[in-house]
Amino acid sequence: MRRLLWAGYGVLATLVGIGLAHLAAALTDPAASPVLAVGSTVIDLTPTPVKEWAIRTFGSADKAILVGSVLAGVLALAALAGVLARRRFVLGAGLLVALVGVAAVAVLTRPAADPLDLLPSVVAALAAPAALRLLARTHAHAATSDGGRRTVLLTVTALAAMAAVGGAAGRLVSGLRARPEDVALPAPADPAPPLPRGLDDQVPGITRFRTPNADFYRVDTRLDVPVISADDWTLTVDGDVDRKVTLSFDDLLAMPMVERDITLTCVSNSVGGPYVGGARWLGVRLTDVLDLAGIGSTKADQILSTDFAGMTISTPLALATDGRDALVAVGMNGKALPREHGFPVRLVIPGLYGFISATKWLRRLTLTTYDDRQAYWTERGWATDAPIKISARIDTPKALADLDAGDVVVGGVAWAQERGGVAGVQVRVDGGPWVDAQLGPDGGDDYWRQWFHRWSAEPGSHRIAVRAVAGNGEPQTAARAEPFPDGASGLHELIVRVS
Ligand SMILES: Nc1nc2c(c(=O)[nH]1)N[C@H]1C(S)=C(S)[C@@H](COP(=O)(O)O)O[C@H]1N2
Ligand SMILES: [Mo]
Repeated sequence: MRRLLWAGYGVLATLVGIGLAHLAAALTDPAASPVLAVGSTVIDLTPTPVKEWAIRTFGSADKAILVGSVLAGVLALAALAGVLARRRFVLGAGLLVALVGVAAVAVLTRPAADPLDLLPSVVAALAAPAALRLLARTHAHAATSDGGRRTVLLTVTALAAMAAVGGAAGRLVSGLRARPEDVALPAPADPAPPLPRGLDDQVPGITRFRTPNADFYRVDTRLDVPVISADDWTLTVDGDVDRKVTLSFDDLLAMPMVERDITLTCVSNSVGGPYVGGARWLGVRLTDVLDLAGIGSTKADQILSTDFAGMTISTPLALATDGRDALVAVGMNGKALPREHGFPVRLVIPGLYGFISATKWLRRLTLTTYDDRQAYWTERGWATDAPIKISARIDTPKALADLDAGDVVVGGVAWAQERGGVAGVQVRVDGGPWVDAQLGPDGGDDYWRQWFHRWSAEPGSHRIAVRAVAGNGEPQTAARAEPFPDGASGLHELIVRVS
């Protein structure tokens, strides 16, 4: 019982340290929060197969689970620190400081770390032992005085409030700093044609033709939502260029804006998976930005893009500049980019999986070679050349659905970016003949296409499969491949029960 109480003191003292460190991080650099730094370091050190397994198993909850496990581990050690402090205070306090020390190392080894990032760790290293000291004193005092219990309770409440306020205030402060809502986007000099009405209202259960920003899939290595102010944002183009240039956000907005409908796809998406979305993007042509720096005589074969925290993504230079609509994007579906999707500026390059093209929170474009510099995923064995594979997905009915016999509408989306778009979709039931599905309206070659097929379902268990063919005549392959290293392939198939 006693021991449990002291374990609780250890945990509370640690939460005070974490809360105040979080606040200090929000005021200086939100990415420097020790908890996030430890979590990010764990992500980076996790072997690719384990990461793939986590994405497959937990989906977008993978990060919450990771942060949760890191936190659980830290709190277990914090409880131990409390128990140790009961007999020898220095031992408990020492363990707390050692814990912060590990976090500080994680903070300092992040790619874009600077010494100021240590401040939150210093705050935690002072606050946690101080809180533990206070609890130990109050506890000792309680044993020898009348109102002792009440003093302990008051101290515990005050410290808990401090931890909570620290954490919450941190979030509030960063939320006020850089707001996408405050950005006024210029009109496009080269607008996209109006997006036709999709099949959203005609085919219940089909994926919407345009993905609303709030529903757009999110895949990145970050544990937090970066808060970056457009006011002090800059983009530097350097490396093997004629002259290094640096643009401000206003410089970028002053350049001619292009608007395009583009479907993004994640290489980690399994066949039939959710990591794909279609949006209308607004931005400056990537080639216009590169031309400011001059790449006429470059020997580079890679554009190495770097985000605000030093994370890198590589794109084959030849593909990015082959005439496709590669954008340095500032807008998504008529609004400034949401923070989750790269505010204030990201890359969007059609036809290449996001991990080699879609750098969010962009800060630097470096012209270099694959021999000289390796990006984050290149170091982890992923392909450097990864065009998006032709793919079709069944959205409705759902796998293992129980359906009534009679007319069933099978429907979904298909994509074949930079291959002439989707020219056809076919559906097959129970290994029978492939039957043409009806296509929804055309949103352009780099955009996905909705499709549907009316099926008269008879009682029993049935297997439905779908495949697409691209506008350039290329068929979707049935050969199965896992996402690693250059994207999943195979046909989406599911089984339904009809009665
Ligand atoms: N800075 C940064 N940009 C990133 C990533 C990342 O981890 N960090 N992930 C990439 C991956 S793997 C994909 S699929 C796309 C996803 O973009 P979205 O989250 O806006 O859908 O962003 C890309 N851009
Ligand atoms: Mo991705």
